[in-house]
Amino acid sequence: MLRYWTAGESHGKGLLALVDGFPAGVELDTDPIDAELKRRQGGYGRGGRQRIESDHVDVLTGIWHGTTLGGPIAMLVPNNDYKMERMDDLERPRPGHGDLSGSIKYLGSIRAILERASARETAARVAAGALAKQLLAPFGIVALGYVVEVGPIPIESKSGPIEQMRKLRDTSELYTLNPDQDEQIKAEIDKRQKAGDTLGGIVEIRVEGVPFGLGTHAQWEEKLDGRLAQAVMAVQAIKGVEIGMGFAAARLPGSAVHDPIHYDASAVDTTSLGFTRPTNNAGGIEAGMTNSQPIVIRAAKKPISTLAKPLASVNLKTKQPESASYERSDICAVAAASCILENVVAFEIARAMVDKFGGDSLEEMKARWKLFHELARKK
Ligand code: EPS
Repeated sequence: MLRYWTAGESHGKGLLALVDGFPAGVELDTDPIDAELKRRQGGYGRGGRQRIESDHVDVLTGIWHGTTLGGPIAMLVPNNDYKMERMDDLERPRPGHGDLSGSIKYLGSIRAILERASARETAARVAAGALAKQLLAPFGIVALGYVVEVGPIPIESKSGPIEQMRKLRDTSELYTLNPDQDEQIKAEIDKRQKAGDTLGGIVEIRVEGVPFGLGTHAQWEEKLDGRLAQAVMAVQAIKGVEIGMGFAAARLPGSAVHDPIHYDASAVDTTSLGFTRPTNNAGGIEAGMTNSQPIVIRAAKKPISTLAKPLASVNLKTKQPESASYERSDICAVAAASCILENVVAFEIARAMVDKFGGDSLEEMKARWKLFHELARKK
């Protein structure tokens, strides 16, 4: 089974990703991992921390001569801003953060909670996801995350082939598919910053090149939509997840929701096996399994909880009403969220690939991928 854990604190020595069950025989390139870490640090509206850090990965275990061994892969993202031992505690919990619940749950300090709850931990998740993409690439599976709404502003996303969409996104300071709206969004973020406030937004992730049959209908915890929802929802500040048409499907009759099935013999050699769908309202997943259409997921990110103009709180020592504490933070991190979600989704797809096609070596996976498609075409 392919899985990963993370360890580390925001102002500790660094963040660790421990990836277990990664197949042998994948030539590992750290440049694309570092590029994703850099992208995670970007996006208009980030705070001062990103000027201190220049995130990169140090692969500690699991490779030999640049190739994965099949053993656990430990990756370290060091923190330049290591100062945890010298940092004071907070006394006034910030609404929206884990400060109050965590310090009560662990009978401890707010600092002990915020150091681990901080979204800086997502650097380790991005490292794991960017590694997983190197397992997806040989199969032609690609993931792309982009911002579709920032606060009250919807983006008029441009569409096209996925690599063209990626190029467009990479020219936008907000990681959207319409860089022409950057100035409008930046003005909105500036406005909120001046008011001591923050902004959230909505992110979409698209995965193309997936075969039939990742995930399963047979057991609840292995359904791919469930696993994706957990991976996405478990990212800091995410409050909602939709797959395909999502919530909108509940308001329409079945005839306007479900994607008709057609057959085109000329496409039999593709991963669709010739089955075409004029629409993709299911977002590529039916009954917990991929149907070879692109996977489409949307996630709602709440605004950053640390406010320069703090909300009402209570001093935990005196129990008297006081404004919440303020710590350096971001104004808007929706662009970063699109990068994080692209990578956590890629990891879940890689995990489902290992489940279906076997995880000992890339070579075996490729052989089983080929065999599966041959058998499915004959059926
Ligand atoms: C973050 C690093 C953090 C915050 C941010 C995310 O660094 P610092 O606390 O030193 O400023 O900027 O964390 C949050 C917004 C949060 O709510 O936890 C990062 O690297 O992504």
